[in-house]
Amino acid sequence: MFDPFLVELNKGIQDHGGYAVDIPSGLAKCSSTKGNALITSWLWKVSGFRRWRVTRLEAGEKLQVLNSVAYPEYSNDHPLLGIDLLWFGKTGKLVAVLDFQPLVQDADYLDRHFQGLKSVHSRFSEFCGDKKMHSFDPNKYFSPWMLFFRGEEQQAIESLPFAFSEFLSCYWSLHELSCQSPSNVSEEEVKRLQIDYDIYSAQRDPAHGLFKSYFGKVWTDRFLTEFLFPESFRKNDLTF
Ligand code: BLA
Repeated sequence: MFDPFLVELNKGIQDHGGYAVDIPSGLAKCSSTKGNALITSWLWKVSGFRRWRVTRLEAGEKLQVLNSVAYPEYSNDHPLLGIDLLWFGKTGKLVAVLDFQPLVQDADYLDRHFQGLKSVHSRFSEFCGDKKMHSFDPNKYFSPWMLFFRGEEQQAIESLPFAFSEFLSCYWSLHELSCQSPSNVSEEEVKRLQIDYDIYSAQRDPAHGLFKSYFGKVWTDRFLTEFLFPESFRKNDLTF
C-alpha cells in the first residue's frame, strides 16, 4: 500500500549520501507467529542526522503502516521529521500524519523553521483536518501545520502521493538551509529535548498494543527500547 512512499523516502535518503547501518539483532524483521504480519525496519546514517529510522508493517487487508522519524544532529535545532501512515483495508480507514516535529513551540522557532511546511499545508486542504488526538497533546512535539488526515481513504488517497512528495522535499530544503545557519537552541538543550521526545513518545505511542498482539510482549519490548525510542530507556548522561 505505502511501498511507493517507502521507495521515495529511502531513495531520498540515499541520494543525500545516506547508508544503512545495523539494527540490533532480531529487530530488522519479524513475522507474526500468527503468520499474517511482517514488520521490516531500516536504520540510516545520513549526514547532518544523528539517526533516521524507517519501519514498514504489512498485515494484508487488516493493516499497512509506514512510519519514520529523523533526528537531526544535536548541533542543529531544526525539527524532527515525523511520518505515520496507516491503512486499515477492511474498513477503508486511512490515518496520515506528516509533520516537522518542533522541539519547542515559541514564535521565533516556528518562524525560522516552518515557512515551507506552512506553504505545503495551505495547498492540501484534505490534510488540514480536525486534529482531535486521543493519545498525544497536539501542542507538544507537533506543529500547527502538521498534515493530518483521519477518515475514509477515498477522501485523501489521490492527493497523498503529492502531499508526501512536497512534504519530503520541503524537509530536505529545510535541512540544507538550516545547516548553513547557526541554531538558536543550544546543543545541550537540543539533546535534552530529543531525549524527552523519545521518552514522551514511548509513553504515548498508540502502537504498543498493536505490536504486542502481532509479535508478542518480549519482541515488542525490545523493539521499543532498542529501536523505536532508544533514548527513552538509556541511562542518559546530559553532559558532553
Ligand atoms: C496514531 N499511530 C497512530 C495509531 C496507531 C499508530 C496504531 C492510532 C490510529 C488511530 O488514531 O486510529 C501506529 N505508531 C504506529 C506504528 C508505529 C508508531 C505502527 O510509532 C511504529 C512503527 N506517530 C509517529 C510519528 C508521528 C505520529 C513519527 O510515530 C508524527 C508524524 C503521529 N500517530 C500520530 C498521531 C496519531 C497517530 C498524531 C493520532 C494519535 C492520537 O489520536 O492521539
